[in-house]
Amino acid sequence: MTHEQPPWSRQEFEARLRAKEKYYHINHPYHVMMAEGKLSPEQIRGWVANRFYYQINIPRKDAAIMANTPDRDVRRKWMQRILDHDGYGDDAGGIEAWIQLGIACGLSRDDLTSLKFVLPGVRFAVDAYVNFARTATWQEAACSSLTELFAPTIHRQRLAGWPDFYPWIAPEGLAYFRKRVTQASRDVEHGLAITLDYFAARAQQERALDILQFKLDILWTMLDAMHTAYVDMRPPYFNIPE
Ligand code: AHQ
Repeated sequence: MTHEQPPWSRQEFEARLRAKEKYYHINHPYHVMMAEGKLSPEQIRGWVANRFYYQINIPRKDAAIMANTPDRDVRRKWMQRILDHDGYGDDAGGIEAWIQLGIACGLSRDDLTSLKFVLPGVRFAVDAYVNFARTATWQEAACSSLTELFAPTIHRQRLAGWPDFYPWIAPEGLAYFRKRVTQASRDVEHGLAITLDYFAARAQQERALDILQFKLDILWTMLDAMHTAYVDMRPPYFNIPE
């Protein structure tokens, strides 16, 4: 008879979720170089073009969660995430704002929407996230969005640093980061409440930490692929003669 450990208090559980911040991709060497102004225009453009694949898949991920959620009140709130990205009424939404970021960085709309620059490692990581949201319980998928506990800091860091470090980027391109500071904070309030309420037993709380680590791994792996391609200059098949 295994003696199950008692669950952590709500405060302890939240503290353990937040303690995973050290694994957030703000600490990835690619992002550290970005924050220190050390990325070249090509490395910035590579990041914007690859992250576009993540951005266009967020509403599909959230729609998968909606499809798995029987709770009307949860859906009424979760719906906002889809509208934030796809746009609503006069608001063109975050995906369009990301395209504007790309154009501000010297990419064309087609450079982004064609997905021609998306690296295999980025594609696999993003697809793993969407597939998780489709197959996991809606509560587990909601928990996986909690990397946004740490997102306001990363968006504020870009807003503070890019104008000085990357003056060649048209300032209007940063509008996406500005919107996410408040949208991420609002999203996280809802995602955290779902997580703290649902994952009640100790084993479930441990599972929640593993889910958050899985999503941190997704964000980290995306930057690993970009670092290999654009910093180490070893893109896929770089050593294979044409
Ligand atoms: O722009 C981002 C975004 O819209 C989302 C949605 C959320 C989710 O549902 O997983 N996560 C997320 C994130 C966005 N931007 C990332 C960045 O570094 O610009 C951070 C990322 C996240 O923290 O998960």
